Amino acid sequence: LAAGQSKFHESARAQVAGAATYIDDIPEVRGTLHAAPVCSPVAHGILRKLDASAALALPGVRAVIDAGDIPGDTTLAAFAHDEPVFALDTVLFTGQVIALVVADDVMTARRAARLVKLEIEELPAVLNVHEAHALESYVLPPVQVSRGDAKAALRRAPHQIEGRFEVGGQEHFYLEGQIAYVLPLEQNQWWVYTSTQHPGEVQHWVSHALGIANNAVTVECRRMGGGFGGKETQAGHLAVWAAIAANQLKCPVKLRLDRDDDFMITGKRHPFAYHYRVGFDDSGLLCGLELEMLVNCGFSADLSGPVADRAVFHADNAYFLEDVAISSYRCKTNTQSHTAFRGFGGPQGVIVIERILSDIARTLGLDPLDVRLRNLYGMDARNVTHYQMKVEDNILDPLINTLAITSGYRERREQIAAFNARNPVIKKGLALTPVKFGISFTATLFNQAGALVHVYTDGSVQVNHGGTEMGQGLNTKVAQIVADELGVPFERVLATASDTSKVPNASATAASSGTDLNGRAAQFAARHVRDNLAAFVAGLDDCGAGAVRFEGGQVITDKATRRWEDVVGAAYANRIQLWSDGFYRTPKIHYDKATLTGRPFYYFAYGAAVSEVAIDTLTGEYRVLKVDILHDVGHSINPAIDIGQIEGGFIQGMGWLTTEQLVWNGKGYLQTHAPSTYKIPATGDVPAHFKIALWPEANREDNVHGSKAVGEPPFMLAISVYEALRDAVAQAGGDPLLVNAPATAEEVLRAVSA
Ligand code: MTE
Ligand code: LUZ
Ligand code: MOS
Repeated sequence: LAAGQSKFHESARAQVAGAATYIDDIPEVRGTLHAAPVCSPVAHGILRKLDASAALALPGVRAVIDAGDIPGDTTLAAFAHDEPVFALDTVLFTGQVIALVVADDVMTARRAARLVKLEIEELPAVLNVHEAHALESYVLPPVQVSRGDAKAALRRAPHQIEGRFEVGGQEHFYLEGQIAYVLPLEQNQWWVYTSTQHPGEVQHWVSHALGIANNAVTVECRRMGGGFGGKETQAGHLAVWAAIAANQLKCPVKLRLDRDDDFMITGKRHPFAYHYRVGFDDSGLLCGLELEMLVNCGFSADLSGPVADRAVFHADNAYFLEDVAISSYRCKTNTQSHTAFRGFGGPQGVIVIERILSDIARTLGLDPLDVRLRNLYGMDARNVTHYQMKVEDNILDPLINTLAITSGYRERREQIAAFNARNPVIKKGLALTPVKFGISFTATLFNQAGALVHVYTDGSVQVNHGGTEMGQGLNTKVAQIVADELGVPFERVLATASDTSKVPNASATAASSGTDLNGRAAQFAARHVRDNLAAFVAGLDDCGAGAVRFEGGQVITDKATRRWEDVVGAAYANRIQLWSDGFYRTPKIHYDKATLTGRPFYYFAYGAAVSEVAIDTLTGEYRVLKVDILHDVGHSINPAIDIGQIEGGFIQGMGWLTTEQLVWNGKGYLQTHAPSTYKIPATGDVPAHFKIALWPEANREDNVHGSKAVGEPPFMLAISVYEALRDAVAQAGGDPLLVNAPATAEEVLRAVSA
């Protein structure tokens, strides 16, 4: 079988050779023009005048496009309908796109964009969540979720901690920046090439802005050079802008953001601020938690509703919260509109409880691991979440205990204490943190998918599904699944570009559910074709269709063994349908959007990580020395790809919590808008000891090949790095409560010196 094997990523060779096509590699059609954005230089203001004369005077400039050129709705067809396509009379953040300059070449367009003169009357700007909360400036109404009586439980609790801290946002830093290339077809029909996780939504947004029907717009995406959530909605803006320009000029238009513009314009991970009161007993058992989350959503709602919901759903992480009250405020600020980013609010929920449990352990003089184990969800009792979902598939107790043994956690605790006693300057820290991540879109309707499987007369197979390839290996896994269903070698199956004219209304490839949804839809499509062929062969051999087996490139009955290719050829000659569709919807899920109660998730993915760090107490600088991970992907469809996802997710999470710092100045201008000042992890930051093992059990829910989703859950394992740094700060005699995230060297030094 192909599933279960570490097949190479279907594009690996082409990517290494530079032969894999990204949007900017597509040969340009004659007459293609290039666009560049004109952005607001202020965070909030009234747009009095736009003077494009100097820009238009530049040779090669064709037009300046703004809101007046939109044939359809000037508001984007986003969830909340609260975002103008181009700024209208007010500007709402520094970087907001007001207009586009279109020119013969991209450098001319970019130069001309800087010549557009804007007259803006500045207004006071709301730049942080505290101001926004005080003003009740929200993009969506607050949400409260509670169980039991947190206040009473806190009163009864033998111990209490009250705390506040902040967690920063994160730039997606996909290698391929945001881009769209829009081509006019005949009769007001359009072809859109875009680097997007959600071609269906781009199609809807473009048609809405152009005032035409969905069926006149086709959107194609072969692959992205990374998305990480940053191309779930944000790619749509570019496509809409380019489409408006293309429509106005009746020319193909390409819009590729330069890296600095990409930073300035597009939304990031939501920064959060927290205030909590937690009660606990002498054993570290939680009794009562009141938690307030202030979510920095930026200037519009975008996906902030479901992101903030997921943070609420993950504030328990792996632990039973008996009496709990959580309030979530979706704050509106004059900054970029923050959006999906790997984990989708989950990390911002998980980090709070992990931080709290470490602080409880330190208060009581216990090992944080013991406090974690003490509070885990139980198997039969203490197994219902604060949103009333039963945790039926919990494997954390054995998983954590296994990792603690294989990583030598307890012995290393002692070794580190001895090391720290000997060394006055360098101090080490250690932490084990688990993750329990809910799989399914929190927007329940997105949990559906479609696929097409085509078998050609030579026996080769194409599979097309509504998902998108962003490097995560979705197409590889789907091809493996289809190959097995048809009993043909993996090499016979080709996954093709996502295309809205093949599978309509597809959901975003997100929520880690790409393979669960599209893999199953493709499996069903392949099964339909196989059933057609089985019935045909059963007719030839006079047996039941159920007795026909498809394996090893052969079709086998008790009477005969035929080559797959021969069966396909004969079936075609006998007018048997050789292609089919498949559709899948996730079962069992439902919940009440108002109270956030029910079963939002089909199942949970689990994992745990042990991280060891060393800090220099004189400079605050540090290194991550050792990381051991035990992660649950069910029965892996492709272990190499899954381990790659775990490695990548972990390191990306480590970047979020260590060096990736977004700095907006007092006027709301993002100062860290390039790699010169915004530091993602580099190869040298990968720990020298980085060991990943997979938990051997299958998914207990009926999921494709017994697998589990893998894309996002490992991101949260990097919280072990953050907790290890705080442990080191504590061991250095500093104050770990002062360490906000990202725990930059400056932040560590401040806490150590306190
Ligand atoms: N891996 C790579 N290489 N590139 C990406 O952009 N995105 C992540 C994750 N892994 C991403 C990635 C995010 S945010 C999600 S939701 C999942 O992949 C989406 O793909 P899947 O559902 O097929 O796992
Ligand atoms: N819910 C979720 C969503 O859990 N993950 C997502 O990526 C998402 N996107 C849109 C709406 N709900
Ligand atoms: Mo991933 S944040 O769900 O695109």
